[in-house]
Amino acid sequence: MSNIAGRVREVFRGDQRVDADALIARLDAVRRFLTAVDGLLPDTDLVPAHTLVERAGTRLALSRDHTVVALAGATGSGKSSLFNALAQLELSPVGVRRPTTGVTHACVWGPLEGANHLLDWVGVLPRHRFVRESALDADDETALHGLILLDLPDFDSVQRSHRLEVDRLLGLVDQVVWVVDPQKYADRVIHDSYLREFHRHREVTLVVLNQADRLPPAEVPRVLDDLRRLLDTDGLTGVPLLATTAIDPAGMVGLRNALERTVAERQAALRRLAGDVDTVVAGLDELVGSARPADEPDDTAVNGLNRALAGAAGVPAVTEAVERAYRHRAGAATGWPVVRGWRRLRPDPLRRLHLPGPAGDHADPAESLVAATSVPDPTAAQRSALGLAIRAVADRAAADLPAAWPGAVTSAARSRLGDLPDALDRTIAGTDLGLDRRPLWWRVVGGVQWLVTLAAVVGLGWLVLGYALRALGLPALDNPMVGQVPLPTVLLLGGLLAGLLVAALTRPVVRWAARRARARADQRLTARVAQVGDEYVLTPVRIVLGSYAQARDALRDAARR
Ligand SMILES: Nc1nc2c(ncn2[C@@H]2O[C@H](COP(=O)(O)OP(=O)(O)O)[C@@H](O)[C@H]2O)c(=O)[nH]1
Ligand SMILES: [Mg+2]
Repeated sequence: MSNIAGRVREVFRGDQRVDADALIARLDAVRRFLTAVDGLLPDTDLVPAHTLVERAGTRLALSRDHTVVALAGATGSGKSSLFNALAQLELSPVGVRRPTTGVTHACVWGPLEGANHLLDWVGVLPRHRFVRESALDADDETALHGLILLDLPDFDSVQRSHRLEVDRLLGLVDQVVWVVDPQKYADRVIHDSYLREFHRHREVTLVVLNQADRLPPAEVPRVLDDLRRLLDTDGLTGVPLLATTAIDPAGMVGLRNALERTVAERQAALRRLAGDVDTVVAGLDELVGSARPADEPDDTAVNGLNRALAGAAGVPAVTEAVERAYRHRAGAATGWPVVRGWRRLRPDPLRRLHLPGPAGDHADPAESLVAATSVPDPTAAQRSALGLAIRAVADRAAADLPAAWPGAVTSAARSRLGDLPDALDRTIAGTDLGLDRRPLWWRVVGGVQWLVTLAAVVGLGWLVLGYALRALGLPALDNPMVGQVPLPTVLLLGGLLAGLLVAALTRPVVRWAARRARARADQRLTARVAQVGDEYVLTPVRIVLGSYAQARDALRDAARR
């Protein structure tokens, strides 16, 4: 498992500043990641990233001069009391008549204008918004100008709607002050369900042990130590921890100072979002690996694919027909003229497959447009071999990819499977099989055959004429002699023998040339079929591999603080 996020995960940055532009660049990287994996990875895995992009975009567009701080904690810990004490107003009902704080109250220090949009987005109703500046002692409060303090409902409320409201708000606010009291500070719920979840938001987390006045003064440090130990276990090492007493202004000084610092820095919103990016990146980490996979499908698998495609496309049947067609056509062109006509009666093996017949023999132009050959359909074995070869290409391509990806690669490899048979058939029909031109030597041999046959015919005619004249008692022809044999006999027998001899000598040459024609056709067909495989199988795979590489780069950029 890779650990891009691991590098950023466990470093506590304390008061390190977050640069707004760098944060925006990281958010853009998350957006790029989402674009790259769109449609390839399950949407459920991507919900947090989509939520982040949406929320962060809105938060950054709203007032950055305001800092939204939430008081969160269990029932009776003193959130409302702290809220009122800080605001120095009786705004949020203190829990004498609990449960009372099912709604969130907000107090704004400074002008309400910019804050209102922010509070609309956070979802605090206008009637629950208060302005601290309306109080007369405004000057004391300038250090808190820009603070929007929220008194959240109790997260352990019996009412589910209150708990949901707390969860919703904790996802939006810039900083959280967790309020615990001496009785319940070790409660499992707050640690397991909340504090632990915030370990990537340590920079915007503050914990207060309220109602410190209820402990004997000597006990306070011991309880704080105990709480610190629990926070360490929660992964919240280093977060500020304070003791407060809501009913005594002196017991509020530490918290007030901490809030003043937060407001002055104007960093909480950026830090919170940076923590959100860390969380999202860590969640996405297992979707991309660290090793860069090859951009190209593996050669061995591609060769296997090409073989399977050639089989499914009927290349062996076609090349065999090419060899036979060559022999057929060469025989017709060079054979002994006496039996040539008989050869022509037999159908051309290529025409039978509806592939181009002898030169100039494209009978019906419409036929070649439709381009449906009669090459036999792939057998079940060939189809399954093709399926396996496609799978092998996908498996090899996805071998180094994390678990979420092989499915996407396989789907891509198979995405155009339905179009393959037609594409293969069209390709076979459109491939020049190399039989269009009649070789010169066919014509030479054919011419020789005609000549010797002509000689035999002349000899025969001469002999027949001689016999006829003799039978009719007419004066015989004066036959020239070749040695001891009369010329007509030489012509007839010599012509016949020469014809047979030429035919016999030509046959092995034709066979050899036919095998070469077959090899040539095989090469051409295989190359064309490989092009189809490239377009219909490999290209979709390459696109997914490209998306993976983009997603991986984007996530690395998003992880970079
Ligand atoms: N002694 C003491 N009592 C407190 C303190 N803070 C809150 N209380 C009391 O604790 C009870 C619950 O407080 P409240 O603010 O309603 O808690 P919330 O449920 O977290 O909003 C109330 O009776 C408060 O008066 C404190 O610091 N010291
Ligand atoms: Mg309350």
